[in-house]
Amino acid sequence: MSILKEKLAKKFAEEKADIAAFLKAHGDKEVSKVTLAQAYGGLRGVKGLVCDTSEVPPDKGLIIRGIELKYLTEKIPEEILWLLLTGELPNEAELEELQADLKARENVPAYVWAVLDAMPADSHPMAMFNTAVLVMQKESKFAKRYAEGMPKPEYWDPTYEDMMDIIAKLPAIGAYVYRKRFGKGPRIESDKSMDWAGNYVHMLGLPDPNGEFSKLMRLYLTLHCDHEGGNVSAYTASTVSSALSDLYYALSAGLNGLAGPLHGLANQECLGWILETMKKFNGAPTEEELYKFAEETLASGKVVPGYGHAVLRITDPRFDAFLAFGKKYCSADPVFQTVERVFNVVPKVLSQVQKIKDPWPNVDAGSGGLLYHYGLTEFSYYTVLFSISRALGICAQGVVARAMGYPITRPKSLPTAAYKKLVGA
Ligand code: CMX
Repeated sequence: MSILKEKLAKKFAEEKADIAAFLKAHGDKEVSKVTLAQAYGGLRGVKGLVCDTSEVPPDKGLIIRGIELKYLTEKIPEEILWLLLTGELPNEAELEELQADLKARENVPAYVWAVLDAMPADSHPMAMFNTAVLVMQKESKFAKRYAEGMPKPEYWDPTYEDMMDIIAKLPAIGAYVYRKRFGKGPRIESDKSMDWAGNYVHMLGLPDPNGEFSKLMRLYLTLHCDHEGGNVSAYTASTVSSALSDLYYALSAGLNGLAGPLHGLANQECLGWILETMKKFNGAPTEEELYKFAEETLASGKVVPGYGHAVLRITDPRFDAFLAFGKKYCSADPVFQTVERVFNVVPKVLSQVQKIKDPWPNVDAGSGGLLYHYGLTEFSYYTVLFSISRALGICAQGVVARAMGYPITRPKSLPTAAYKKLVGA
């Protein structure tokens, strides 16, 4: 058994006992109230989900297992996966073993390439990526063991195996989607000597003469890894997984939610918005021009992508991390300069609109300009990058949920007439 799996077996047993005792002592205490406005408002702010991998306080942003994101920006995604699962960062030997385990699982079944090849040439990269995850469902070790009658305390074990199998394969799948969809030439074989993110850059086939693009990708794949349990992709995946659908089904479902413009697709829309301003004003626009353009966007009934958040009420620390990277490595790039200028202007514009609760940039506001700088200019692809990273958190949450034996999700809905009766309207 790997060091990680052994650690988890011990940790999960302790945590399960702890939660059982906690619930026995406090199970009947109230943790949240729900108003009618919240019931009709996407359940914003209602506490009723459990997620131990990460939390997002509105005034701090992402905290992974108790560590604020700003202390993790130098870590690589494999370390983050270990942290999400165990609550600790791995030592050198542990990290090496995890990386070797991922390498051993990275071969993608040939039928995945055939399925991607058969998709229409103008398919969205997210449809291709999510299809590839789903079509591998027949490889699920959880599904096989479940069909054989595996007892419930063992559920987490094959879920862990599915997680590792999936995560190991995502960089090759993501890279092929890029090369196939955008006519970049044949598939590039994996380089077994590289780390997970570095190998992904290698398989994408974009030039990276000084290693900066690989640095950006390690940061990118770290920053997007998890964002507690209630966002659309995580919540969808956890609901699907709660029906004991395996991680292939659950992850694919969650990522279909990430493909929405109010969630992960904002990533692509955001750069589109920046480039639109540059086209309109023939180069990097001034702050005055951007102010007007943002006002026009609002007036036309559209959202300014990359700004606002359902939970956050500050500048997203993930945006801060991208901004710091850009200032260090590409401060002269006009697209990056526009990203910076937009940051100076858009919060002022959005603050004027009373209904907007968070005028600050979220993660998507900063990443596109950097990807563009390094030659990844096909912005409909950007949500695939987000997906590869977010798979770490979604899968880790799935393993924890099966280890804790959480039941099938089933909140209660009522028709409007019943709510009217309930509140005496
Ligand atoms: N531009 C214009 N209007 C915005 C806005 C923005 N950036 N952010 C919020 N609003 C509007 C909402 O559309 C909503 O309007 P309606 O009541 O007319 O529908 C109103 O302000 C209130 O919204 P809110 O309570 O402040 O925010 P929500 O929790 O409803 O929505 C979010 C959050 C992210 C969907 C929203 O801020 C938004 O659409 N932002 C732009 C898209 C984006 O960047 N999404 C990525 C988020 C990160 C991620 O999940 O990946």
